[in-house]
Amino acid sequence: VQPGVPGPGEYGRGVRARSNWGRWGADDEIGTANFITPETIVQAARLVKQGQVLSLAIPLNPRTPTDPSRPPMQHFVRSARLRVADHGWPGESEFADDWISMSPQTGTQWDGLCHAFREGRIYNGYDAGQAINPHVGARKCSIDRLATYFVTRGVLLDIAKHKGVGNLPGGFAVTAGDLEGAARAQGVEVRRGDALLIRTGWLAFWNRATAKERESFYDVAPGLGMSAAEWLHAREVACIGVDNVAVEVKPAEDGKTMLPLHPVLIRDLGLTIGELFWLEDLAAACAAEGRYEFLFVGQPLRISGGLGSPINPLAIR
Ligand code: UVW
Repeated sequence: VQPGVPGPGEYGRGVRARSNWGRWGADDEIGTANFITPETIVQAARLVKQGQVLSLAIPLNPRTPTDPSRPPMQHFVRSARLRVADHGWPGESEFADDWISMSPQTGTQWDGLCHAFREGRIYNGYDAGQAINPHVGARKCSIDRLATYFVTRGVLLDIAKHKGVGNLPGGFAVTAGDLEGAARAQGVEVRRGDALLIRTGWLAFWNRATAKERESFYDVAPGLGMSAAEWLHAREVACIGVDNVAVEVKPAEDGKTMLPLHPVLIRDLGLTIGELFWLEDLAAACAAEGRYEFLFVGQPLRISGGLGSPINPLAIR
């Protein structure tokens, strides 16, 4: 497999139209972030009308959801006072300190373009074995390549509201038709370079769920179905953020495979995807004003060789 040629897999073969390999050159590492231009940013800044800033992140603490394959976040706080005098330094100044241990893919996060692959190839055809090194991390498509990206026009599509429910039920696959229908109902157009946020209501449901319901939080969730990939590709969005644990529907539509959409979006399209976005406050603000576009700001941390990053994305209205 050469860069510029889709991989030979189920999703690579016969779907040339659904691949961005080679689109921005054989050495590209940022995928659909290329859709964001200086003009996009200038126009997006004009969407700020009220000076209202909404955080789209969930709180980060040892109870924050992350895939069960990862250890939960740990937060250590040095409660004993740190006194400069203890270091033999002059003065009365005292300090507190803390440090954390966590997967960068905990809570509200970007999945980097090196996070998901198939048949040994990551986005743009790079060999996964060479691109991802256990000592230095990602040599290609690492999350820090995106450090200055994702300042752009944000659009919220509230699929739960469009369907007339507080939250979509577990296993509900959001289709291209649902995305198109919600955009039409909201009177908003999804454009090239947008950060598209898709509300299922699932995180809000989880907040009020019983302990029994929470047991299946990682296995059963509403999310994007396969047809959504075609639609996102055609709209040329720069990134997406969804208020569920894995962006895509669980279980998968075919009833057999696990996370089949991850490689389609991340590997084939080079689309940076965001999980566990908090969209309730934004949805309420957009509905109250009848305006579903805003300035979106969502930089990853500059983790050298990182495969993903926690973020505190902002919607500025
Ligand atoms: C896994 O990596 C398993 O999941 P996600 O990208 O949804 O965090």
